Amino acid sequence: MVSSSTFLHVLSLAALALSPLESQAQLANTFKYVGLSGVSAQQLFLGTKNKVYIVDKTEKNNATVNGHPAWAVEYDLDTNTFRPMDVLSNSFCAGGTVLGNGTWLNVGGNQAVTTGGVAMPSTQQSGQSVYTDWDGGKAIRLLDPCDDESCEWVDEPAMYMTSRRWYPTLETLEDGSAIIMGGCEWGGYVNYADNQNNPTVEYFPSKGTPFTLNFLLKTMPVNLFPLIWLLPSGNIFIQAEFQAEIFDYKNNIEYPINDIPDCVRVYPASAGTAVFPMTPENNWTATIIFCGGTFLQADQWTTTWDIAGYAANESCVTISPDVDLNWYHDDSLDTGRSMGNFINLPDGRLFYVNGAHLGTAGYGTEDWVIGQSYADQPIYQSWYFDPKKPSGQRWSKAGVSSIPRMYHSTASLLPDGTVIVSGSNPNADYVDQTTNPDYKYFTQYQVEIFYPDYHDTPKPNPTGMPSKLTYGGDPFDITFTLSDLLNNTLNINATRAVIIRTGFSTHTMNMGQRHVELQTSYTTNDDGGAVLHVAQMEPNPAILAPGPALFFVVVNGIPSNASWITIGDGTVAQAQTLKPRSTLPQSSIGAQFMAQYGGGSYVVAAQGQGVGSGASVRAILGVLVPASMIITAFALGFAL
Ligand SMILES: [Cu+2]
Repeated sequence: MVSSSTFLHVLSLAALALSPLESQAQLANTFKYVGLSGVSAQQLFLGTKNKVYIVDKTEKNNATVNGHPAWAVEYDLDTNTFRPMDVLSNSFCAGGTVLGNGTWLNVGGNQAVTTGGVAMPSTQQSGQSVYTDWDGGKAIRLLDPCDDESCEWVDEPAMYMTSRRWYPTLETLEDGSAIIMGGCEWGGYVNYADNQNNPTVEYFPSKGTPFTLNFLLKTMPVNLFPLIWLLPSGNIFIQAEFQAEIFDYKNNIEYPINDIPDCVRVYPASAGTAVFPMTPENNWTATIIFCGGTFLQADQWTTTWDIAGYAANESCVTISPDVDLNWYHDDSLDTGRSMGNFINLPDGRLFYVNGAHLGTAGYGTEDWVIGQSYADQPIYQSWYFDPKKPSGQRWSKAGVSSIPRMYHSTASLLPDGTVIVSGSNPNADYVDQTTNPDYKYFTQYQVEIFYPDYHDTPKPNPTGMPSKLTYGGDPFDITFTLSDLLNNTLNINATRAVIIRTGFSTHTMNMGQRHVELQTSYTTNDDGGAVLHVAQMEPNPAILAPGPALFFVVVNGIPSNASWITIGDGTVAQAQTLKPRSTLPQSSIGAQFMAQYGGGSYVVAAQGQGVGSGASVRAILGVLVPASMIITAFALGFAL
């Protein structure tokens, strides 16, 4: 039992915690230019808490390395400076992902090229170009990110694939290996059937000879960068052209499903795609959203007409392939958009940024191009999409950028909950205002940070943030002070434990991006703080494959800074250790806090296990508390 003097003491602590809040610049909902990338950010990923890795195609970039133009850099988030990195081969439109041990893969590309993106002769594919690049068609490039500027890409022809892949997609699997899917041999706007489709799948590390996927034969010509996601069932969902299927990759069985409605979503139509947060409330079900794209039939993907004047589509659709094979319409975009990019935010919303209203991905020399761009009318307005809002209310405006970000743009969530946005280069080689003053769309090096609307609120900074998570096993505790709980102890009931894998961003996709919420319960402390008890990952690596990720706590919609975590055993191509599902202590709210809501001295407990944190107080109030207290709780703004 807590005395009233203790309760007053708690109140005075609350008053103290309210006063010296950290003041931050008012940046919410704005984009801020922070630095230059040195090479154009065609591919981008967060490699450590402070380092973003950028990979471009071979071109005449400003940054140089070892006496030639660079096409990769490490970008430091503290200093906003870049370190050029040497990549041997042409990484043009490569795919990528991260393995279970934290090594990043960058796979595929184009032949060696010279000025203007022109391919070198087949006999001069090993450094003879002025750019010194090698043929990257079969390349597998490896990087172990670092904070001490010692790491370099390993681009070693002896490790290459046996077939050429330009525009392949990668996804990390349950054992920490990667599946590498599709692509073509020699490039082009779409995939052409003249013996250059690569309709095969292989793995890294290799599991043998690549095998043909029927889906990649029947989705020609619009199947480059196929859209793929590992599902919690352990199957892979694949979408390209208008078609879709479930691929049981362990038994190599393909199950076609209904066509996607309204338009083509895959590159170069380039819808924005993402998986909604996978949470205890939805039993970690993967629901995938596709927004925007281009309505063209298979025979219309030619470059003989004015693609750059053709409006993109505004439709959004979702599917939850493990539980329902139907497609559903979701709230549409305000206007048609190609090349919009979805970023999972820690608070459960999606951020939608970049792209254009007219045209598609790609560039060329046709008489209708804008400079060289196949797109026009860049869209500067970014949006939030909240899957929890009622239908019709899910979109709301975010910030407005001043920089056109169209073909070859990228974006990624950062550990402080902001979003890095860079790239855009619808050109065969580097183009700037000096060299091409009549162009509309130049090679962009500007790096921007977008500050979501939660940014200006002081962040929770609890103790006990993890650095490692296992599949099942003992839960762990995170301790919040009253000020971490935004000066309301009962915000512990609106506190979520969130993992985000930020993914490999390229061509409007963030390959491997996921938002997974862990199960939690809590105990309030007499001092006004509280302890969040957090379950380990569900013992199912198909919900989130092993490897590095960000871990946030989100208090009533305000994210902490992330801790850097490793999920699983830190191994590749090995079954992960699975432990029994975490058993959480029951939630309990101390008597003094309950007293605030009804005058009585209740000691209550939630039915912790099997109930997500958002449902806990509802369970408490519904089961143990008089109805009058529920009404009071509503009035006080409980998250019920
Ligand atoms: Cu590309």
